[in-house]
Amino acid sequence: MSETTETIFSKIIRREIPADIIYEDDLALAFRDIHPQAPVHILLIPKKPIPQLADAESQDHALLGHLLLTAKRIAEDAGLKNGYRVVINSGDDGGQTVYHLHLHILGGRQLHWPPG
Ligand code: DGP
Repeated sequence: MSETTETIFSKIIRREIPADIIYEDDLALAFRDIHPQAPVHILLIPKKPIPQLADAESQDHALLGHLLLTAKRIAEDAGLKNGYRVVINSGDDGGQTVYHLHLHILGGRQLHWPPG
């Protein structure tokens, strides 16, 4: 794993800066994105500070599965009956800006493809 660095998301986990938190369990936290790209734009993060998907290891197998199933549950709870998109940006070319692994859950409008 690349060197773990403190990010703004670590501060959100510790409640040191405010966020609109909508879900929490032992392993994960979800909150609304500060710059929403759709009517519903939620970020779901592991509490373990994995910097990016490229740093995930085989020992993270269950955690990654938990995140996907939790994303499904959050989308259901957000009322996204007509569909939604789950996105992970990894690394510079992936457009990642915060180096704490996160899933974007986007919905509430027709999303386009390719994303650009
Ligand atoms: P990415 O580009 O995949 O690394 O996405 C990072 C997202 O994090 C971006 O959509 C904006 C969001 N974000 C950055 N800082 C904050 C913050 O302080 N609070 C919240 N709620 N979202 C943030």
